[in-house]
Amino acid sequence: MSPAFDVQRIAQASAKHPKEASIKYAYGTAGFRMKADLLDCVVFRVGLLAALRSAKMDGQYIGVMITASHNPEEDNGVKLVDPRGEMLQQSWEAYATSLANAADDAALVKYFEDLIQVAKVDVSKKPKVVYGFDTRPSCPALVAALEDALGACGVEAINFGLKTTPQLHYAVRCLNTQNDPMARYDYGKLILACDELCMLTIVVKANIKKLSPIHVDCANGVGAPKLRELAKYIDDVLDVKIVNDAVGVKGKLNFECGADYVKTTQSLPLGSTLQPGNRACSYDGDADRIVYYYVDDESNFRLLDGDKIASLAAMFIIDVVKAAELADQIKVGVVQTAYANGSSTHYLEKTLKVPVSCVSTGVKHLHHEAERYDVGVYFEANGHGTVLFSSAAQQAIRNAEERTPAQAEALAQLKALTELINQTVGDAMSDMLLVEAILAHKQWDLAKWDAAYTDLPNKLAKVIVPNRNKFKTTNAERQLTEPKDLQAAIDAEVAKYSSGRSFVRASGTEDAVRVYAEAASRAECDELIVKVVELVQLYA
Ligand code: G16
Repeated sequence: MSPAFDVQRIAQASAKHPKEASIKYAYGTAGFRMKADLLDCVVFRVGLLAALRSAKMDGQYIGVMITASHNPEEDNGVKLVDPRGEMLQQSWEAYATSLANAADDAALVKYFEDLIQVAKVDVSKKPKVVYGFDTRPSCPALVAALEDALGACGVEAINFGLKTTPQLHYAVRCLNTQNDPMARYDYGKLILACDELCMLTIVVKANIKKLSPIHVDCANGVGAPKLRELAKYIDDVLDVKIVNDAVGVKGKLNFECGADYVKTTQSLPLGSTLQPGNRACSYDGDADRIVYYYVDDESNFRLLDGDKIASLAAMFIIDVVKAAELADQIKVGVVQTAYANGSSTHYLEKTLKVPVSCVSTGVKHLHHEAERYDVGVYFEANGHGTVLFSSAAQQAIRNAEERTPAQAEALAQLKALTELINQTVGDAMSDMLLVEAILAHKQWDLAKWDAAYTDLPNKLAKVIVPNRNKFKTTNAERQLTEPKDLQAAIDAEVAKYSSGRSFVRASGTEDAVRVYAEAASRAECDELIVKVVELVQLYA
């Protein structure tokens, strides 16, 4: 065993965070997530893994975020962030699961020591960790468990405090690139948001007419205080009206509000008094997702989800790339999941003529696929996503000669976009600024944006089953391989509906199975989802 880690100290610290014998933990779609009172030992053990991961990555900063994002208030969660601000490398997710399930302190220390060998961790490197947390009442105790682990491992740690998840991702990247003269990341930037102001102004052009205020439902979560800070810096280009900012009021977080609620129920959040003509969006509990919506002249609720944001961003970027005369060098692609509305995929492929890939749910899958494009736009329908500019694309933008004023303006806009967008992960605040910049530039209201294509009627359902792990999928989660024969039964049902599509998958963040359905009419969609839910219950 290396002198760098004192296993006795680790075992002693671990004794204060015993494992719940009956629970089997799993690193899911976005880390460990469950009822907060089951997470003490998991967070402690994630702290140990963060130390190892940092040593493995040459002593670069690793991020730890304590949040359960869209989940109810009584849940919490923890996930690791890799040095470039990305989700933890997938091979380490298995290590996280094994470490979390070690039966007792002795087994834990044994696994810790084995992992040093298996993962070839250079224990001479001083580990560094930065951590943040959201507004959940369970956070302080879990932070203490994490600090116990970091202390026992001799980690150089930064408590980044109350932050949105994307702020933590961004901070990890900034901390690891601050000595790199080529890196544009600035640790202070996201906190003060001054640069976002400048960039937003460049993207929309200073002389453009301000849009009407944007009503932002912050899900009574960390987005509220953070957006309030940002709003001060952008008030000459954008008026922000915050709704649902009851942070710390028991039972309020994500309750009948927030991006997940609005997307799932396709209705206004609690507390919203939207009138026709008003513009609104919702963040989720940790501000990494955003969906837009409005009420039309007939008082119908109209949702502009992640698919609509991806389409708007792709359309705008393609136009600006053309105007910058870089269309030969910069190809735009879009990444979606099975939840993407069929109409959005059709619009992207047939109208915008961009390549579209479909991958499994989870930002980690979308992010990696988006890296294959010069500009990769990725969004889940639930509003989680961002845009990535490859190094080659950024270089092409930097090196392009400015031959005409129109081309110079387009290049300035492209540069500004690369600064405005949080390229580490989906970020509700940064995504909102991107959408607002595009809409202001085009002087579009939400109805004009919405008119690009019409969503097929669609519905999401959550089914509680005895064991969600029975549900196994293939083909980017579009088909079930288990339970046996269920997929054939779903296919037979779907075939009865025009433009029908439905799929079933186990959630990686909640103890439930998710069902999605879409069809040509609302009545058909509603009928189809009921049928598929019945099938799921039958085979569960
Ligand atoms: C997390 C992930 C998202 C995923 C969502 C739902 O979001 O980061 O990529 O779409 O969970 O996942 P599942 O359907 O597996 O429960 P968040 O906002 O909760 O962190």
